[in-house]
Amino acid sequence: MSRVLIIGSEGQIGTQLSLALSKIIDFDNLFLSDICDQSKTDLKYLRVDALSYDDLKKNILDNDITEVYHLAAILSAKGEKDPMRTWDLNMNSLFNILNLAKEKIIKKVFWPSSIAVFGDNSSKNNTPQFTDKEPITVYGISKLSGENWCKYYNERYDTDIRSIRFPGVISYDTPPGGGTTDYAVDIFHSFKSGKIYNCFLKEDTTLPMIYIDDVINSIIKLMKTPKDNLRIKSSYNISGFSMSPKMIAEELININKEFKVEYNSDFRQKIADSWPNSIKDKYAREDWGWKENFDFKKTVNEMITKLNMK
Ligand code: AKB
Repeated sequence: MSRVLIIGSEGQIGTQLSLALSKIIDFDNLFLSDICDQSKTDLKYLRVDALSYDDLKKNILDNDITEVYHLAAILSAKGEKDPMRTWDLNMNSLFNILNLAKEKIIKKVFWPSSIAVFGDNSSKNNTPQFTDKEPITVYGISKLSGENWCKYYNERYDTDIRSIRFPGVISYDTPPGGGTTDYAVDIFHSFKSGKIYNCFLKEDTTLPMIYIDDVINSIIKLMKTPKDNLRIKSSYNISGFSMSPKMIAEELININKEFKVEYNSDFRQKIADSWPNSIKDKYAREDWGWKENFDFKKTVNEMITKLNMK
């Protein structure tokens, strides 16, 4: 029986992952932790400093934790405001987890990577698992380095670290914080509050996206797969669907003709332009049966329902 710790449990992915895992893991075997003081749920909450190896080790040993979902990170746009802090948090918290896995204190790890590992020279459409990668953000650099370190530890120390390169995540509950794809959530909230949405990307910027329920399914599916089936030791490409700001704006304007979107692109445009338009995820499909349930239309409908906007 695994005893599980989620680091970054109060974030966009963490809140939904803790809910989903609480349905399949015994209450006593699930532990949450985040930079904020406490959780919004009744699940057990640990105050752990992911940047302190000793603190992490103590909490993990004291609670017999065997499996860690390490979700804490500074994302692409926010990361550009303080590159050194972003590098420090994203890399050193990962190293702490990797070293605990190397010492066999932790048996299994999930760590999310991102489409931010790709750069201007990566192929744009149906971007494959293996292609040139020169990320232009410190977040992307940290994710690409992290992927390579995961592969190194898996191959050299026989650890079991699993990872997925997530596209932009669309969720209804906890908003994302500091990403380039955040517009795809913000626009729904502006629509709901009857405000004009000022979009920081150009209307035709097409990016890969995924709905939160698919994110959670993908993590659970990958973690359940026998280790020997996993050919990718760094991080798996997965795809949901591709969309642009204009596509969501049109859907929302169809519901309410009064809704207005203005486009004033800022520094995030350059980041978005360096990322793929769409992703090819053949290895995830073949190795662990990945298949998305939500396409663009279904995601928009679900967001409208979940945010009570009908
Ligand atoms: C971001 O925009 O930084 C993230 C990501 C694609 O990893 N949502």
